Amino acid sequence: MITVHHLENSRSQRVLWLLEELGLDYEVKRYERDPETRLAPPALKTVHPLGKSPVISDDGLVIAETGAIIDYLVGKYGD
Ligand SMILES: N[C@@H](CCC(=O)N[C@@H](CS)C(=O)NCC(=O)O)C(=O)O
Repeated sequence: MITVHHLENSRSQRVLWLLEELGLDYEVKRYERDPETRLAPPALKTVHPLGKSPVISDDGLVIAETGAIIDYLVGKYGD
């Protein structure tokens, strides 16, 4: 199962769009920004050391960076 670590109001929305376009099953783990700093919560650093969104995990593989995620998803699941 693909998991998208999704930070509110962030570019991880692009990954959700792609997953919908590819018709894939996935789960979303939502993270909220700090209301004052607007930064991601520390919990995202437990997923990937960058602590930024988007990050996905798939079959134990954790991938950060929007471009790398898109490249991975299209390469593995695209037609
Ligand atoms: N180059 C990265 C940038 C990731 C990034 O900066 N994400 C922002 C959201 S659009 C973020 O996590 N901001 C919260 C923070 O920096 O704490 C990518 O394209 O995925």
